[in-house]
Amino acid sequence: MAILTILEFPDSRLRKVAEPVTAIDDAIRRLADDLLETMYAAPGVGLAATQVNVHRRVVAIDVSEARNQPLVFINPEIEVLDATLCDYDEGCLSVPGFYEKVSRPERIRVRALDRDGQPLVMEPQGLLAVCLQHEVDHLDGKLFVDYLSPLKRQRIRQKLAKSHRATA
Ligand code: QAP
Ligand code: CO
Repeated sequence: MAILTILEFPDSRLRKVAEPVTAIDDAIRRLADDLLETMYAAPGVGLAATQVNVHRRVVAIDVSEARNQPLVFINPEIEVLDATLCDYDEGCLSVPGFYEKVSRPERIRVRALDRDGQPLVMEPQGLLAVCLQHEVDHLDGKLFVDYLSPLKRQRIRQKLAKSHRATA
């Protein structure tokens, strides 16, 4: 397993749309394990392959308190069950140091394959529902800052660009 480098906003590679996984082989299982290890090390609750510059539809999540419930979603598809929105203060390992309120559907169903290639269907709520939508957005080249006002997004972009210059 390996800890991978996480791309940071406004890196243009975060805008690439990830390709579906066609076969769950050793390379995909290794990617899933590396995503989990990188997420736990960060530490974070979710990480999408896009964030480590691998443009395949794979997501790792663990929203458990004890950090012992790793979830892997391959080719996840989200269906909105109810248009009612819910606000959550979101952050992102690719936007370090910033948390902002984002509104998303509260009730969703996700269909995916798990790490073993078995079909999985869940109707998550709360943080897991928020996190899944956030991570599937990454696979489509979308970031939580895209839901903010242009002014807020620009401020975050400038502050991160400045910190990237300082550590370059
Ligand atoms: C997505 O994000 C998420 O700014 C996962 O300095 C987050 O794990 C979905 C993190 C919140 C829903 C709610 C962020 C770590 C971790 C930071 C993360 C930071 C260090 C973010
Ligand atoms: Co994120």
